[in-house]
Amino acid sequence: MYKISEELRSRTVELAGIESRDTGKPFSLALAMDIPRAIDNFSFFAGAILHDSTESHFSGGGVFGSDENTGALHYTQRRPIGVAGLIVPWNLPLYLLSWKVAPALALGNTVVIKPSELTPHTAVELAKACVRAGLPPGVLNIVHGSGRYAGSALVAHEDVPLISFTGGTMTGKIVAATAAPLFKKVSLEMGGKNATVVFADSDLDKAAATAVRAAFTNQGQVCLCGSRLLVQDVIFDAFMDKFVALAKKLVPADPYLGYSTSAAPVASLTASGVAGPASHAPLSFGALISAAHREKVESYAEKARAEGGVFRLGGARPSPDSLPEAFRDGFFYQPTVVTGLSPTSAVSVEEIFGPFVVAHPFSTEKEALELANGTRYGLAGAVFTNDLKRAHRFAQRWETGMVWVNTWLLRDLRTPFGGVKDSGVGFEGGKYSFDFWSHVKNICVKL
Ligand code: TXE
Repeated sequence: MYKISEELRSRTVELAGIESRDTGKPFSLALAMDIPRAIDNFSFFAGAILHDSTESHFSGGGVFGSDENTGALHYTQRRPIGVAGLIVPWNLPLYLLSWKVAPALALGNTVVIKPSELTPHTAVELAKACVRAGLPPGVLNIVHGSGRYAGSALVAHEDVPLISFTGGTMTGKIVAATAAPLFKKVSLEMGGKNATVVFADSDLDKAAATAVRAAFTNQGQVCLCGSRLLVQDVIFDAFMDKFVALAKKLVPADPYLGYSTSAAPVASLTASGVAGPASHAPLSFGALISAAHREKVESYAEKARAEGGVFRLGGARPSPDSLPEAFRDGFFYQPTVVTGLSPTSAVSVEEIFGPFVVAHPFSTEKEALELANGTRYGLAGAVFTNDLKRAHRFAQRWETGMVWVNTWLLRDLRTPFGGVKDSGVGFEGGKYSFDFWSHVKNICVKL
């Protein structure tokens, strides 16, 4: 696995270019985030598995431990589960694929991967890296194809006892329904409608810069993106001015900008497993994944207009003249910020998964919490405040898998990743990945 990680590292720039071409995301983002994280996923789990330990228990006869001759030693082992089925989406293709493959292999499983039909390229490059690193044939397998055929066949296959899925909540429901009667072990990482909550006592400039990054990284196509902005009423107007001014700087452009085989090599983000896009990384703006996805985003803009939403920014495709000629048919959409909608409107609570932010004012902490918890989703959220007691209190009461305080997308690979409610079933990361990608066996030896 260290060799696989090194194979990927040696092709960082090329892989970032491939990911950019396949997804429409900025090359600079793939270079700063997607590929370094894929490299780290392999090196992290290669190291982490060496530090795993399992339990042993001694049970005595009679009074606990009193009679050595009637005691028993129990020891618990981790066992591989077998063939793992991995289904991955298009937004972070190699990043999310490696997040599943690395722990699956570390725990001794073999894998069958179904990449997104929209972004298959870096999965092929990963397979090449595995061959070069000497992974035995048959350990890592890729089946390309649509979700409807290749994906559902994998989920329904009786020789695949484990499914790890990342994708939309509707697809997750189908995966869960197919896997349940086959008693498969399942991890579902699905959608989100994450809130960024800004209290008046926070550092507004820093909060605005991070909130923009949270809203628009990868054109808003990250399950962790903060697409609902909840801002305390006394600073609402001032904060929105700052937020919109920063978001205005995100201009859709050639995603491949800056590509060069001599682009600065990216240092590993982590030796210790701490990873995440650097907060100072410049945000550039690419295209959406597909025509169909852009139409979905546009349909929400229509709904927002019909409900009287005020477009503070965007709400349309960029004019073709603003794009280089070769990109005029690209699936670009402007960063969009809407205010004036009810917090219960479909646009405010449904996942759009694009560069589309809805902002609402709140007056009290209680109201902010009700709004933050007011969707079917519960993946992540970020709260900005300089009141430490409030930060802890708010984080405790938030129905979500992950909370960031005064930051966003700061990840440590040792920590659990996952969601509650409609956002997910199961947690992965560090020892949580060990638990998911293995089953335990207890062996009892009568002494
Ligand atoms: O994802 P799908 P789509 C959300 C986002 C987006 C919506 C739909 O809101 O607009 O989901 O996106 C495979 N059995 N997210 O339709 O279909 C599919 O081939 C087995 C959030 O593009 O869920 C792909 O490999 N597999 C998200 C993977 O599932 C099936 C990332 C995801 O695709 C299948 C992406 C089936 N019946 C979208 N149908 C996140 N959580 O990050 C499809 N697939």
